[in-house]
Amino acid sequence: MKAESAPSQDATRWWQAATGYQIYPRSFCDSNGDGVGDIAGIISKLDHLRDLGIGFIWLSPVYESPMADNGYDISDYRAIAPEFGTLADFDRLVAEARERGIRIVMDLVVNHSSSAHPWFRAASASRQAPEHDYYIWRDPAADGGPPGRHRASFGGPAWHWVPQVGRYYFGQFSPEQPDLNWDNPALRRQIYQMMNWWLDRGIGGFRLDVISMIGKDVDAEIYEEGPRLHTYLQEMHREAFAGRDIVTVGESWAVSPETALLYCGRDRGELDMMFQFAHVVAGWHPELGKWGTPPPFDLRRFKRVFNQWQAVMAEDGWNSLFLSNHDLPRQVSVYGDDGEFRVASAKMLATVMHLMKGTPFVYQGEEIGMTNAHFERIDQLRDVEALGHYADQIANGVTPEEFMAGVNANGRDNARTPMQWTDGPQAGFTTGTPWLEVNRNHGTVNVAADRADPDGIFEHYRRLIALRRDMPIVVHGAYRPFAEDHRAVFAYARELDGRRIGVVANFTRDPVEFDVPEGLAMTGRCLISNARARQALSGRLSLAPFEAFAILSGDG
Ligand code: TEU
Ligand code: CA
Repeated sequence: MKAESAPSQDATRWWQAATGYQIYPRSFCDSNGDGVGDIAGIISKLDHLRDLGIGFIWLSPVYESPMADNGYDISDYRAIAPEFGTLADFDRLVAEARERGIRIVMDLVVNHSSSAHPWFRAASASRQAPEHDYYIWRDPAADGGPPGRHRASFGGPAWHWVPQVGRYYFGQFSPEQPDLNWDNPALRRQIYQMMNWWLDRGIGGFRLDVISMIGKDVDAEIYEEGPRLHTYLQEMHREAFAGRDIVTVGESWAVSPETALLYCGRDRGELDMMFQFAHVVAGWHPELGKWGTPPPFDLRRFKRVFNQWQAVMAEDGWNSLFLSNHDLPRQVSVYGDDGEFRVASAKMLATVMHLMKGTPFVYQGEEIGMTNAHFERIDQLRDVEALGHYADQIANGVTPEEFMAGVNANGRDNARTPMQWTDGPQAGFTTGTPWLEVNRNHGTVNVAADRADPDGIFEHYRRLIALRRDMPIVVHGAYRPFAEDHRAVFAYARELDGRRIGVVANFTRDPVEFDVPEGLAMTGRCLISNARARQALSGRLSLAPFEAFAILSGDG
């Protein structure tokens, strides 16, 4: 593949050379001892993020919410939830972050609101309310029952009866999260006005929750990537994003390599990049999905997904690069080793993800190798999704033990245990009782201990983030996979203007003999390694467990 020359610096958008950091505010840092993280707590930890070198924070929702889904159920789009702080606190966060060269990208949920939103209260009180058609209502079926059999993502039916109006409303996720009716131009205008209100406050952009669902057609039973989706995204871009130096990232569990460029192709006038989950779903139980005991990790399938997405975005669009977020189990537990090789495998995963082409996203705690929580009882859980599915799954004959195995493999609470700052009480997250138990391993896995180690995971992430920020080849280099069928090794190159970075990673806890493919052979200087500093990629290499390194050839 011809190595393209780097687009000029001004053609490089700031979010292409930056690394994102996701904060789940409830679990990041509690400043007032109520056991719930808050904005003042985030501000108190901004120096940690400045030291890491990230360019922007993806801030999970902090809007007013009854917290049925920890803020992914918004009841006032222009107010901050009191447990997180005030609008003044938020404006201070934006200003303090900007002083450290960090933008704030807000998570925005516009597929649905909370059932506590004034719009929904009015809509469910009268068919004549102007807000009634901000939501999706249908009359009862001929038998008086719900107009459809669709199941909600968090268990139970998706249609909910409201006697006051004698109709059912649609809630894709839960009864507390009624879907907004995007076919209503008055609703869309409300959303765009609100987006501009936040953008005018100086935020750096939006992460758009389940954005591929806003074009749904419930009568045709099309819930993802519906017929009007891109019409609405292009209107949203025109009405709110165009002309602003911001980043927009859409989340979709449906987007595919075939549809990706429809959302983020340079000339589409829609979004800048997408969060896709093919690598996540590839690791789920074929019948039980995320709730079943996962099959053994298959590196070749994992590589196929990433190599395919790198190829799709080679000339247009832009990839997001992540293995973790607030909905996913901890990556070192899923793809690495959270025991003997926790540190080596955490660094290996970071090396592979951060040197691909796209924008990497670090999830809070990933930079110190935080692990899954290993819950023992259902009453330890707080996640509406797991608790909702528990009832459904037990009714379907799954045993509580089997269900807990699924929760410990893939449950969202794994990612939501409080950030582990120190080995002290409650890991330094709170002086009170945390809303969700702190992981028992915080005595050894914590920011203070890891950052005291010059060879710690944090330092490895800091160096990777600096490589992207400082080296155009990391941002723009053409991606070339190698050894795609190798069961243990992930290998690829990045090429630009005659220079090359070669990346090799052993994804297993065993030593591996790796025969370097002819096309990958090279010598140069070691850019980064979690083991010995290698200067050559050639012949047969003996790789240590989870060994990963990158070599830069050419004039360096
Ligand atoms: O998640 C989309 C979503 O569908 C996931 O919850 C997914 O169903 C699940 O995690 C599969 O493992 C977004 C937000 O990221 C999530 O936190 C919200 O709960 C959800 O939308 C509803 O807003
Ligand atoms: Ca608090």
